[in-house]
Amino acid sequence: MFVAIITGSESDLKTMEVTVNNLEKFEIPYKVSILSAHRCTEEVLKYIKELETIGCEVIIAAAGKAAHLPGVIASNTSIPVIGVPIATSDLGGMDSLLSIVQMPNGIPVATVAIGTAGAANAAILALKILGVKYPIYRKKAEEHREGIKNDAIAKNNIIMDCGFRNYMKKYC
Ligand code: RP5
Repeated sequence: MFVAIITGSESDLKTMEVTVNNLEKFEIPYKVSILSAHRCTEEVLKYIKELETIGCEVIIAAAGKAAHLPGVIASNTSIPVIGVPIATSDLGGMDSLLSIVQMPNGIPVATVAIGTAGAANAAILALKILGVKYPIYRKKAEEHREGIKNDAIAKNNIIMDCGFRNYMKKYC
């Protein structure tokens, strides 16, 4: 079992490093490839078919600008596809977001936020999808949520205790 990360370009890899970091933290096996829907369409389609036979259970597809890669992948497989809109210099990633999220009825792409927040969340969403089948990943997803909650509560306790100015000096 593994998660496939597919990026449209080498230039997307930096954003996707946080996805890889999270997958490694959750101990989810992964493979990364660079395959562009418009530069090498046939290779994309060939790889998707291969993924169906070698144990891939979630695909995370990242692309920027007219970002058709996640939709093209989703239209060629029943493996769930998470789309990560890459931030862009011209339109800030709104181009990528709308290209990925606005799939017509019938071919869904689970779209996350633009940029690194979305890239991080893509791994957490993959964790939750895998958690439906694998108790170990369900447990890790629960621990992850618990950790976020405890972190938020701890920060509130500290600021309540030491006050705004001291908190800013020490933590911000
Ligand atoms: C998309 O075009 C890629 O996903 C990338 O985000 C964007 C720009 O690609 P490069 O020109 O940097 O290769 O296909």
